[in-house]
Amino acid sequence: MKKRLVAGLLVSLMATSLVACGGAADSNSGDAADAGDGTTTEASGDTAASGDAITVGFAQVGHESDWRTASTNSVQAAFSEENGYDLEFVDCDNDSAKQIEAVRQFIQDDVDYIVIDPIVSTGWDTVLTECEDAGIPVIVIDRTIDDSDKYVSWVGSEFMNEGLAAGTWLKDYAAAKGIEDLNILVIEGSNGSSAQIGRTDGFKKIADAEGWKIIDSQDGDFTQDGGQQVMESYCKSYEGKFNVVVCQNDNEAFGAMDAMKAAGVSYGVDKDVILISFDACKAGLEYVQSGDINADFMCYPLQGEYCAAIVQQLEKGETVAKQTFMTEPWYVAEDVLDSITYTNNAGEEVTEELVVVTDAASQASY
Ligand code: GYE
Repeated sequence: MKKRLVAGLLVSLMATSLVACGGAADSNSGDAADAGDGTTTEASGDTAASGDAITVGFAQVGHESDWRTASTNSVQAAFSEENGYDLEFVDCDNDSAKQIEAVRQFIQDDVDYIVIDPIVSTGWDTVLTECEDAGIPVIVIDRTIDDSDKYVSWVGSEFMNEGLAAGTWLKDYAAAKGIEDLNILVIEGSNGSSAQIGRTDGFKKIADAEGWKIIDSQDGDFTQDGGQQVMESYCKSYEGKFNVVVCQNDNEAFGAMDAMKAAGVSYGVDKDVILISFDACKAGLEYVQSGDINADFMCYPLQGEYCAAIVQQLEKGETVAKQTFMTEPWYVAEDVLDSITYTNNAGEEVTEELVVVTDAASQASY
């Protein structure tokens, strides 16, 4: 059994180790895990030595959520001019074809490194082979690429564990509150993204084991509008038939709350509907504090610093971790359960404390 550190603590540890190690990320600090499959890549040029800016192309998913804005800001801050970088940033507007095109443009521009947050998890091998042939190291952040391993390193979250944790929390919370029948509606994130796949599969695993009814599960595209539209249609189709809504990010939850309010459905602590969300951005935690969202499972977006540390390691010809996982606390509105225990995707039994939100402004990481 292992206890996780809260993200804030891990980040300060990381910051300390970044200073202590002169810019190289220590992927073994805190709870970050190294798959052990380290890769050494030669520096792609003499950029650092010559003092020239290091050129980085970043193909970002889009601008669909508060999480995404925080991610973009974090990468832009890490790869700033002051830090010695020249960043080509492309907002791919949730369009996979546009994202592949952006990567091809980075190859044309002969950047030193390419950073990709993959909109979907498949369809990558051809373009990653092109990056490899051009000798440009690729770093993947946030979402995973599942049909190719032609990248140097990945930094992100274990989405399956987020779904497993949400399901386990619901099981323990319903038991503690004496709620027997769970009739669940899910608003999924953008279909085909590893965030949607992991959160869906993790939650479903617990739902199947418990024999819960998932009445419906539709794509809300990780947006507030999407969440609202799906919830409006759920309220019409399943009036009076559901008591749990799982939104796969906070922005969808904001839209779902508007739709439920309009339909006269109450949600949150001791209301008609238990509302579960993911991300734990500041606005999300404010709703946890006010009791409108019952539980919010954090996904940590400030990955720019980790990514830049990997580039610095590669510049020095050092071995980098193939995988670095973020550490993320789970937030709740009430002091009903202290912790949850579940078997994670790596088959380990994990106990995690639950953090009651009493001051969203200071508890939020972004
Ligand atoms: O949860 C959502 C965003 O890929 C983890 O994408 C990310 C997800 C995040 O749009 O808000």
